[in-house]
Amino acid sequence: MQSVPTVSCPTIRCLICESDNTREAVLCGECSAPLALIHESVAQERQPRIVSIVGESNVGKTVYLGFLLDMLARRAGDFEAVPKGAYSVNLQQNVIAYMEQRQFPPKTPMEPDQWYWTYYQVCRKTRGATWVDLVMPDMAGEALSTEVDTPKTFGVIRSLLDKTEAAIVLVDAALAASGSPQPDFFALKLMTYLDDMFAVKRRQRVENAIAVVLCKADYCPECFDDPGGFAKTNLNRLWNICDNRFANVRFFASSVIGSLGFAAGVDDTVVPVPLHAAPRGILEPFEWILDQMR
Ligand SMILES: Nc1nc2c(ncn2[C@@H]2O[C@H](COP(=O)(O)OP(=O)(O)OP(=O)(O)O)[C@@H](O)[C@H]2O)c(=O)[nH]1
Ligand SMILES: [Mg+2]
Ligand SMILES: [Zn+2]
Repeated sequence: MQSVPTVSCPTIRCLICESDNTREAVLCGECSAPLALIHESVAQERQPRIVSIVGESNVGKTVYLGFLLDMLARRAGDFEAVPKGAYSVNLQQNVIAYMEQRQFPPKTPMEPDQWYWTYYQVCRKTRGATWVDLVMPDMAGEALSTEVDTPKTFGVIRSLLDKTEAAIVLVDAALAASGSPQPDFFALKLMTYLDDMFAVKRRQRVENAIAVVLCKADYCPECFDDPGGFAKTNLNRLWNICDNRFANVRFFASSVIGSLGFAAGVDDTVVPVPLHAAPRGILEPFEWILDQMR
C-alpha cells in the first residue's frame, strides 16, 4: 500500500492570541485576526511589533489611522513605508475614498472579523535606520469600551493589548473643550486598563511609550500650541494618571480637517461635511512612538 506523505506542521499559530488554526484558514477561529499576518512575518524573518490605536467610539481612530497610513505610503516626512498584503491598503483606501466624496467613513463594526488590519514595514530615510514591521489594527471603540468595563469579553483586544509595545491613545479634544467630562473619564478608565496590562511590577511606572493625541483640534486650535497644558486643564484626570503611572507619555494635537460644513441628516440630525482635508499633527505622534521603540 502506498504511504501518505505526512505534513510536518498542519497548523499555524495565530500571532495575536496564539491559538492553533488550520493552514487553509483565512481568519483566526479564536480572535478573527487575519492569519496573513503570520505568513508575512515568516516571510520577513522579523518579529512584527504591535502599535495599537485606542480610544472611544467616534473619537476619530479610523480617520486618524487612514490618514497616517496614507501619508506614510506617500512618503511624508522622512519615512519609507511598504504595506504588506493588499489587505493592509484597504483601510487607507476606504478613508480616502469617503473623504473625496466629502464624507467621513462609517463607524467601525463591533465584530472583530469586520475590522481592518494593517501590516506595514516602516523605515526612516536617515542612514543606518532599520526597518520595523508594524501591525496596526483599527478596532471598534464600542468593543474597546466593553472590554475595558468588563475585561475578557473581547479576547482579541486583550491579546492584542497584551502584545502591544506602544499605544496611540486618541482623546476627543473638541468634546473636552466644550466642558464634557466624558472624554476624561473614558481616558482614565482606558489608562487604568493599560496600566493593568502593561505594568511589570505594581510599584514601578509603565515604560511602554504612550502618545496621547488630542483629536479634532480644528475645533479648539489652542491645543496645537500646548497639548500638555490643554490636557492638564481640560483632561485633568487623564493627565494625573499619566503623571503617576506612566513613565513615557507625550501629548500631541491633531486634526484632519481644513474646513468643515454642516448638513441636515435624517431625523433632523446635523451631519458634519469635511469640505477639504488638511491633515495636521498626524505624523508627529507616530514619529515619536517609533523613536521610543528602537
Ligand atoms: N472636526 C473634526 N472631526 C473629526 C476629525 N476626525 C474625525 N472627526 C469626526 O469624528 C467622527 C468619527 O470618526 P471615526 O474615525 O469614524 O471614529 P472612530 O474612533 O473610528 O469610531 P468607532 O469606529 O465607532 O470606534 C467622524 O465621523 C467625524 O465626524 C477631525 O480631525 N476633525
Ligand atoms: Mg472606527
Ligand atoms: Zn487569534
